[in-house]
Amino acid sequence: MHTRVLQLEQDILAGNNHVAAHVREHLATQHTLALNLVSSPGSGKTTLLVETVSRLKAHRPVAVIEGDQQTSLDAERIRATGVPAVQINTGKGCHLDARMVHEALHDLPPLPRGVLMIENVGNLVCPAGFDLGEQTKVLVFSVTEGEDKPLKYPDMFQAASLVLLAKCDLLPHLRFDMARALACIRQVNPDATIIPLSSTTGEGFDAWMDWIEQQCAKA
Ligand SMILES: Nc1nc2c(ncn2[C@@H]2O[C@H](COP(=O)(O)OP(=O)(O)OP(=O)(O)O)[C@@H](O)[C@H]2O)c(=O)[nH]1
Ligand SMILES: [Mg+2]
Repeated sequence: MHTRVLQLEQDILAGNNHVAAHVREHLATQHTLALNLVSSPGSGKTTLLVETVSRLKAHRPVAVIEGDQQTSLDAERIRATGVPAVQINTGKGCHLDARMVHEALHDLPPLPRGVLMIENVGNLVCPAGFDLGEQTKVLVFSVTEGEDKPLKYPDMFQAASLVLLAKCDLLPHLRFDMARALACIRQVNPDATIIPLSSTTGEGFDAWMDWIEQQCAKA
């Protein structure tokens, strides 16, 4: 029984990796940067994306794929900025997979030398194992979540190359030990880039936008 479950998991991941490779090749032909935003629910992904695409759209083609279990609320928030967005509802599913992204791309314009932002379902476990064809995963870690989350959910923190420490405007009101949070991230992922920011005040956005430009140069 255990062997059969393992085999099934391996088959699902192999099938997903195959489609993800196809998505990655397709995006590379257009030099499109794809970022997979992952986090726990409510960490501030959509708010961050609204602010980010509003800045980006002036000088790069940009689009968003939104993943949620239900509703099209997040896609509507993105479309209000004038940026195209496709909503995927995963129903009982707890993460996006590469086939969903592949289908959503058919409903978006090509983004030559542009940026495709993918907001994954809020969940610090399941999305870690699923490649969507992105260049890299970006983990949004809000300061309201507690310093220890990297230690409790190490797979996700290891899978991301950038950690955005979000909602920093709230720090004066919280008991959040920044030094300990940074040490916890470093403990599980010593190579991660870490940028503290706030979508409310705009603090840290220059560093975040610079990081996106550096990734675009590699795409
Ligand atoms: N103070 C403060 N609040 C924020 C910030 N960013 C987001 N929020 C608030 O956090 C809550 C959740 O924000 P969302 O952007 O919807 O979070 P999300 O990660 O997209 O949520 P899900 O898609 O449901 O997982 C909202 O009430 C936002 O107004 C921030 O930088 N500072
Ligand atoms: Mg959201």
